[in-house]
Amino acid sequence: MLETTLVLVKPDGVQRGLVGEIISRFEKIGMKITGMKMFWVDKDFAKKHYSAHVGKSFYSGLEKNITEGPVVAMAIEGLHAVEIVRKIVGGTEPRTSPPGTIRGDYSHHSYEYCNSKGIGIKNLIHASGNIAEAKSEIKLWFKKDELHSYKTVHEIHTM
Ligand code: IDP
Ligand code: MG
Repeated sequence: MLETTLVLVKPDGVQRGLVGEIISRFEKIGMKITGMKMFWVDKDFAKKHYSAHVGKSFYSGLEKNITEGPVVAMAIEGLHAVEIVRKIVGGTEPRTSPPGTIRGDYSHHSYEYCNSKGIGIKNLIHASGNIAEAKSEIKLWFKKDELHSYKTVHEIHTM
């Protein structure tokens, strides 16, 4: 039940100055940041991270988006972290993501528009889609010594 999931503030989120806003969503719900770094993804690394999408019609647009500036990568720990983080992030398409979700509040791209232009959807943030994906993505993005084990103030006060 205690899970660690990968969150990326993608280049469009960094460029729009939404890093602090996005991090605070996860802090406010009580999730613990156990790893964090800024990293500029190149084409080879993009293919590793998005291996499931290589060859799809939108892949070139997706690769262009994820390599156009640095990302902020985070390992986020919490009970049911994978599912809860995805709930806060919203659906892939910002247009249909409800208000209150990160994608619904701060972006408006649609599949229809992006696919007609052959571009990737700019939806600000990546979050692992399931537990297996979270495990492999954390391994891909973080070395062991970049992940930190510590107690939050709440954990310290209740022990
Ligand atoms: P997710 O980020 O919600 O998990 P995925 O299906 O894993 O969505 O796709 C990865 C990323 O690729 C999306 O966040 C989005 O930026 C982009 N993407 C996905 N499907 C499309 C599409 O049909 N057109 C354009 N871009 C897409
Ligand atoms: Mg995905």
